[in-house]
This record gives sequence, structure tokens and C-alpha cells, in this order.
Amino acid sequence: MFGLNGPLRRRFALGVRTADQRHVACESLTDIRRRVVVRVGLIFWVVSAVAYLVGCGETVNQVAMDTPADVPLSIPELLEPTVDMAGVAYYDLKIGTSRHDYQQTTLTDTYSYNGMSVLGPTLRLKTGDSVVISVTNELDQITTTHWHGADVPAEDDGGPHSLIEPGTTWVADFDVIQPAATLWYHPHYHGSTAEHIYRGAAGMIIIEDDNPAAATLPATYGVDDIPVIIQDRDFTEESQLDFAIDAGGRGNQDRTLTVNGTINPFVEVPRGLVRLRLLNASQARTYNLGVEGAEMIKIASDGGYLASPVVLDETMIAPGDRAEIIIDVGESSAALVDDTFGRVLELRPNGSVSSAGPLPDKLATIDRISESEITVDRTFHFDKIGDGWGINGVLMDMNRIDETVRLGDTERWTITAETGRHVFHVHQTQFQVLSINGEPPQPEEAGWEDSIFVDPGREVVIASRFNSYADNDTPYMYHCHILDHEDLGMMRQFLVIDE
Ligand SMILES: [Cu+2]
Repeated sequence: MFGLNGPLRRRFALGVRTADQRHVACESLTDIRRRVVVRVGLIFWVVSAVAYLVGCGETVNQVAMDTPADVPLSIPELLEPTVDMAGVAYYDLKIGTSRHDYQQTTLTDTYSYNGMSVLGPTLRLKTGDSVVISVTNELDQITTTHWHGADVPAEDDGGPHSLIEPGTTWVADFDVIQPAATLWYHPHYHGSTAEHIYRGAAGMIIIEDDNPAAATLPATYGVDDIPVIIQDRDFTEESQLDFAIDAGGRGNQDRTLTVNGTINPFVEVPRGLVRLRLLNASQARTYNLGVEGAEMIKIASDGGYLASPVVLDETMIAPGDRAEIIIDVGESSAALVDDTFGRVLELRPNGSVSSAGPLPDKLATIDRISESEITVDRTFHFDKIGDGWGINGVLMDMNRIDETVRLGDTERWTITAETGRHVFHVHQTQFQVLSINGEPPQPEEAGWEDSIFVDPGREVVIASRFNSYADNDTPYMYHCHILDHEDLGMMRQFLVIDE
């Protein structure tokens, strides 16, 4: 699909219409030709047919642009903290079972936080805050909760060593030392991460700061600043989640798209600038997202604001990735679209006008890591190992420390893959991309990242400053964020030590 530019793919999404979103989208080429010739003429038919042949290697429940979006987008509630005399903010999370209306024939059993029907409340933190987050496990099995993208001490990171036994509470305690960003939280119990997230346990974290360059951006949660948590799901005939692990190179790919747990949603927004906080919380699927009816302007990557806004035809988000985009909504609806699923989310003007804007020319100063700063080089190679997946020839071992990093060092990591598609994710640190296949990163990839797509055709070189926290005993993780691969062993552990 990468050979086709954005507008061509969007015509594909417009041209292929299915009568029922619960049925498969791959129609005969004759049907497509008839419909598209009538609509847009012969040139578009040729384009659509090519797009069809490339894109129809799989079947999904595609939402056509001319199918009404009739379900309001669910917006996860904001979790309000209790603040003590010293200004410390206390947040309470409880993970447990629930039931959610996925528009199937009956309610679906789910996992969630704080009694929501699915997913969890959004945590909104501010740079400089001291926070204490308690997580109580009301499931009947062990889990953990990890703060993905957060720069926190290893013992507060919520990785696979921070077990929460059923009926017990684990407490994370940290200062927010990083700039504004969209992060997320999710279980990270080794071997069960994919299933716990798939059943619905995940939520968004928004970090805000006093960056004056961002003061005119839309920032009213749920009004012009919208969380967009994208997940694919399959359902059994009994309307239950059809969880599966796929040991193949792409992991498990499902056929129905959900946004904040809603299928085929719309959201009412003001005219003017609207911010979408995109989070790919899927098990294994990568999305190529674009916008119909307006420009798509990317303002932030995993770790926060880009140097400047970037207008893009499409943005790829792999599992674990976040991207913040701005859409200037006009008099009629705009839509977030994906090249496989069609429309993801309709943005429907509600008659009000956003007070946000204008869009600033400059958002942040990205202090680029130079070659002269590098003190250590490492290489990581992703490959299949037997029935599992490993890094540098070994499967995950909870009792083995794979790397030891010295506090204060700046490291350059070169990442390659032998087979399959992977997403390199590292805990604690936000890195910079130095090169992809020897080329410097594009502006939209030149900010801070904690996850990056890797496959046999891409050599990715990143650099990271390890200058915040050290712990001689508790490791951080780095792993593939295709959750099938992670649970099957594609994870290793590093210590950051102060010596
Ligand atoms: Cu992988």
C-alpha cells in the first residue's frame, strides 16, 4: 500500500461500499467497476481496481464513507485525583470485569478500569506534578499496570515484575518530569499482556505543560480535544471477544474496528481546530490513517510535540504508537479514514465554533542528539526462535538481565529484523530516530518516540539519553509491541545503574 498516495486510497475507501458493516468488504471487481464508473469515471476505476488488488489480501468489516455513522463516540471519563496539603495528586484505579455494548446481539464480557464498560478513565497529569497512583486488582488472576511512554523509576513502571495479585493493591509514586505528551496505561504481565489488553484493559494518559507555543491548540477534553483509542476486534457467535494469539509474522489481525469501544462512530465537534489524540491500542494491527474533507496536520509523536506542525496525507501508527493531529473542521463533516477499514471516525460540526487557534508555526525545541554525544553502541536483531519470537537469539527470561546501561550515558541502538513485522518499544526513555535505512528522519519522525516500526526492509537507528533514574536491581523492558510476539518471548530487560 505504500506505493499509493493518500488520495488514491481514499477513493478506494469511497468506492468500495458494503451493504452491511458486519459483512466482508471484498466485492467482485465487476461490482466495483460498475459503481465507480458511474460515480467518478474511468480513471478512478483504474485507480480503484489497483488499490483493490493490493488491499484485498484480507477481509475486514469496512465502513464506507456513504454509510451513516450513527453511534456517538464514547469518550472515556477523566479521572479526578484527590490532592493533599502538599499538592500530591492521588489517583485510584481498579481493574476488573465488566460488560460492554459492542452493538452485537448481546453484551460482551470485558475487562476495564474503574467499572467502565470497557477501557479505563483518562488520567490528565501536568509536568511537575507529584502523583501517587494505586491500582487494585479485582480480576481473579495476576496482572500489572504499566505507564507506557512515561519516564518513571523502574519500580514504579508497572512492568512484568510489578505483580498485582488478585485482591491486592500496587502503588506507583512518581514525579511527572517529561513535557506534554499523549501516553497510555495497560497491563504488562508476561504471557498475558495481549489477552488483558484485548479484553479491554487500557486507558489514555494526557500530560499537559506550560509550553506557551501550544497555548492556542485545542485542549478542552472531549470537546475539541478528543481521545481516539483504535482497536480491532473479532466476536464469537455468542457476541463475546474472540481472543487469539497468532504466532505468525504479523500477529493476530481482527476484522472489526473499534474507537474507544465504539463501532462506526461519529463525534460532534465545533468548527475550527480540533485535536485528535490517536492511540493504536491494537494487539498487532498497523493503520495508515488520513483525513477526508480537511487537511491532516500532525503536531505530536509518542513523546510530545514536534518542532513544528507537519501537513501529511497519511500517518502510520503501529501498535503502541500515538500521534496527535489537528483537523480544521469546516461547515460539513470531516472524517478520519484508514486505508483498510475506510472511515474510522466522522467529525460532525455541531454548530459551535472552536476558540482554539491559530495553529502556531513552532511547537517545541527538539534538542537533537548528536553523534558526538554517543557513548555506547548496541545492536538488536528481531527474529523467530522455534515457535516463539526473540531478540538477539534469545527468548524473554525474567531472571536474566540482558543489558546494563550507565546513568548519564547516551546510547545508539541499531535495530533490524530477520522476518516478520515488529514494533520496537523501550520503557522509561523517549528516543530520537537517527536514521531509517541510512536516511535521516522526516520532520514528522524527528521528535521524541518510544515505539518504532521495524521489518526486514528497514534498519532503524535510534539514540537515547539515559539521564533520569537508576536502579541497580529492578530492570526496565524493551520489546516488540505486537503483543503476540511480546507474549511469545520478544522482550528483554535492561538495568540503568548509577556507578
Ligand atoms: Cu514483533
